[in-house]
Amino acid sequence: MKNWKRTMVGLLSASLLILGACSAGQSVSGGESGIQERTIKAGIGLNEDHPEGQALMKFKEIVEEKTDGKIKVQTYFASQLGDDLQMTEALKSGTQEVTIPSTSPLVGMVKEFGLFDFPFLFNSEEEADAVLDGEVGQAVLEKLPEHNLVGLTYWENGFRNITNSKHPIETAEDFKGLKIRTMQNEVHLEAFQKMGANPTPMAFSEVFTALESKTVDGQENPLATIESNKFYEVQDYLSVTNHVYTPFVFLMSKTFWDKLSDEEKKIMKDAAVEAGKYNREINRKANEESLQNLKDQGMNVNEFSNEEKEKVQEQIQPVIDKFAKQFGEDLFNQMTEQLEELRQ
Ligand code: KDG
Repeated sequence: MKNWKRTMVGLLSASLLILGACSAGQSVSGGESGIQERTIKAGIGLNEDHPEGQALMKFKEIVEEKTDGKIKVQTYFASQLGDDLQMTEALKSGTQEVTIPSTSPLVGMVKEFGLFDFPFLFNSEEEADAVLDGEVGQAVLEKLPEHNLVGLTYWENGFRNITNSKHPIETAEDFKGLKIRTMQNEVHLEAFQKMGANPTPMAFSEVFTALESKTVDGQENPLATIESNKFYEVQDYLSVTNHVYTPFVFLMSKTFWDKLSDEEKKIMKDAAVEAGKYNREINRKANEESLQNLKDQGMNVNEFSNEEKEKVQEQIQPVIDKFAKQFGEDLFNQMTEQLEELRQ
């Protein structure tokens, strides 16, 4: 075959290969532009009526609108696809595309997430926003790709409060002997132990049944979750402790992310951030409304005083000192310096 003919045949087969790859929904070598037909399976542990569920619906709306329906987001709520850890594993193996777990159960994988688990670290949601959206939050997200995950942004789970079926928690002593479900997180586990409680880590999907069957006496979660998951049906006492803030992290499977063109990546990132703003806004409103709704449901509600908080802070300080060293003292110091600056 003459040289020019060989070149033509070569070029033709290369174009056919590219066309084939595109029609199969695969972009060529990551691709710089263009939107392919794709389906995203996105699952969370909470209900659709929860601010996290509502924000996931917002993410779906934005992505489907910006891609003219070429990229579809299928939503799954209430741990239908598994709990936070199982869904994160599914992202790592590439069988699910999106999940938005609490950062707390992920500490076994990325230890730096544990820096956000220290009780009484943040005084307000705005402080949490500044740290998570700033250099510290970004530095932690950068640890994710080595686990085949991409962290697009942080959403808000929020400040946690304690419910139980035994008695109101008014003083630091009232934690003694209470069997409290915690997230699967060693900071929470050791902090509650120091407070004299008997913490029992378990996945969120098992909590209602554990409370109902009295396997545990209580649990701790933001008010919107206590309402959305109807924990008031099986818990009499709510103590407004705001003892720790929990972020959500918007995770995407890296296997999926790497197939996206730059244009598609931008749509995903922008949609996750925009839906995240919406999540924070409605979550803060929901928490206020839920307090009243939980009282209306007959819960016995009390505030945990600042004086008692200080006693708890003293009890758990050794836990914070231990884990700050373990999780990364440089990042911990950077975070506390940023918080001090914000408080001036
Ligand atoms: O979708 C997120 C939930 O699965 C979970 O993270 C909620 O805070 C939570 C908990 O207590 O497990």
